[in-house]
Amino acid sequence: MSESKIHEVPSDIAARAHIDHDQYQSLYQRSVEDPEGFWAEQADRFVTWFKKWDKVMDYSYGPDDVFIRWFDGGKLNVAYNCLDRHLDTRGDQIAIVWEGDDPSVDRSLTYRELHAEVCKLGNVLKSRGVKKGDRVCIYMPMVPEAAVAMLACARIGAVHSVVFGGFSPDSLRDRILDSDCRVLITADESLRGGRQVPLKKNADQALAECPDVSTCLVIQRTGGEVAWNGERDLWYHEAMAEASVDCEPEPMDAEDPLFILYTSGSTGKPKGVLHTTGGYLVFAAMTHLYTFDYQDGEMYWCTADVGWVTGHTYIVYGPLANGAKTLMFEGVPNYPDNSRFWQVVDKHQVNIFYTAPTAIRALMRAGTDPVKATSRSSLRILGTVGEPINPEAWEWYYQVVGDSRCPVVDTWWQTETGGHLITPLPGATPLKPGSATRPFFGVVPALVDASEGTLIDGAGEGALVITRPWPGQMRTVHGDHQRFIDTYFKQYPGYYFSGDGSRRDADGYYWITGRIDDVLNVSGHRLGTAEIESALVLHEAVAEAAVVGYPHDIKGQGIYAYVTTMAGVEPTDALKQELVKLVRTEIGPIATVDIIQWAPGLPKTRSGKIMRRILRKIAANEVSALGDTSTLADPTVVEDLIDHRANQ
Ligand code: 6R9
Repeated sequence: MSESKIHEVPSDIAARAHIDHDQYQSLYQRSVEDPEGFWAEQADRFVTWFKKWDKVMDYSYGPDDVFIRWFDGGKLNVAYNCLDRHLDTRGDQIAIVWEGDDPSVDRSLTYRELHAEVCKLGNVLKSRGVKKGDRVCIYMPMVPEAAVAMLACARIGAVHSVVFGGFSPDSLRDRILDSDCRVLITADESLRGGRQVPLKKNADQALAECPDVSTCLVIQRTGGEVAWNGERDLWYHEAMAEASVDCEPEPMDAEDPLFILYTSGSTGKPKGVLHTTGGYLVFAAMTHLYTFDYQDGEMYWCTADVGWVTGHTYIVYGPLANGAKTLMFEGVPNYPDNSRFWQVVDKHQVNIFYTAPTAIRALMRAGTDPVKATSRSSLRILGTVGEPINPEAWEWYYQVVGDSRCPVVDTWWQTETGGHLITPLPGATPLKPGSATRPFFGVVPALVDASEGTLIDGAGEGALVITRPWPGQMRTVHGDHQRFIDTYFKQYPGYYFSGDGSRRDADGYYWITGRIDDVLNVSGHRLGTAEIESALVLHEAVAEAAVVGYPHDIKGQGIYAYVTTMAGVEPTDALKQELVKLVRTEIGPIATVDIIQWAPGLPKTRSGKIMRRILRKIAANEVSALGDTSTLADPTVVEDLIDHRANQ
């Protein structure tokens, strides 16, 4: 709302910022009036090209074909841009600071050291038959080798598919098979909050059903026991010890794939979001520099996991392309205690700190003491990502963590967008707590009235679409271009549909309201309701299941499952526990069902469609405002669910 509190840009921040208020205005205008000229300049500034492009941009947003091409004809290498080109000027400067799960364990790598590791791993991969265009799966803890693995792929032109280390063996298997990876890079175990996760064991289970994976490269992280398949498995440290440090970067076309990253949608299995080389790198580097106002020599820390897009763009590619110092954290916010984030900030003198609202809310619960026990005087900029941040959490972050000194950049974007689309710039944008504020350069968002399909002018609320491409936009769903078209370009023809709803106030500020499709956002992690339902119905006692989200104090959304059992099956607490366990095993611990309500029947339309709108209301305990129920086939079903709702 425009009448909400405004935090003006602090004058010290504005004075030295890359972009101040006037520059934002004029540059934004230029970026939408002359996109080709604007993006050519940015591509020149942020990336070193082996060969310049022939055409800046070419695209169609449908209705028939959808294609998006940036910097066509250009040649470059991402690892060269993140490493080699910095060696003369900052070879001995730190590239990655690694903070282990255990506070006494840390390590850092200079650009020169990182370069050498990446070259060696590039050669190891080549020696195992990996060629340009081949897919490599990375299932790793948060250790520098995860970044080394990504960059080694980029160096030799292989396409990486990073799978979050918290995913189950089945999820890993599905992702390996979908993108036909032939090599897997993993570790013996990962370590988080003092607990081991058996990555190699999970990998073994997954690989039992992936006969085409011929190499499993294993990093020794904990030294824990692992099973060994002599034909397939290879210790990372042994292979690296013999590898040469000479590995020429492969010249890639701007539109050659860089990576695939799986993300949940409203239907079916997770889809492989495909990003390409040139446009993605330009956008990653530029957004990292401007959104965080990164200044040379600063220490930058993004707390995400490299298994998510935030880790790809804002731990690895953006910061390293800019020659920044990027901190990688293996642990969790509350181990050994709730002060850990701020202890790490002091220990490594972090200037820019980027985390998720769910972490802020959890720490807020622990009170101000763990924060105030630390100095945090190095902090200059704070950021959030992953879900809408409620104004209370925003203010706590701003006042308690940042001592009312540091601008908070609330960055709205998605796996599909590659980088920030709507975000404040610290030196340019007055802040309104809870608003992601204004579009980044070259980004033209719009709101569509969901029922009319027409664009909304001025202030209003609707479906958030983007009306033209930006360089970091995904290019396709790996192996299923039609799904790409159907998911993002069918609902509102001519536009990219984000799946989110948003409000726009009279100042043109965007207030993201959350997903308006069947995607849940649990602690900043995306989960499709369809995925969870498919897992539930695998159980022989389950006839039908419908999953919705409900407001959760810390996670943002919790998972609420309505389950109909098979005739004659008695619904018991033991069965509930089995079902919770089943979903965790099928998908991973991030998919922990919070509430199960037994449903003798589900509310359906006469044509048999489940009316999720009603289920969401019951789960949120908003039963006095169910809306139109006239299309229900059997209204008594709803009354029964209300009487037995589990979240009162
Ligand atoms: C980067 C990332 C994308 C979904 C997105 C939206 C939600 C992300 C947000 C936000 C409100 C923000 N989201 N950032 N909502 N304000 N600043 O999170 O990618 O995992 O693909 O999730 O997350 O709902 O559509 P991804």
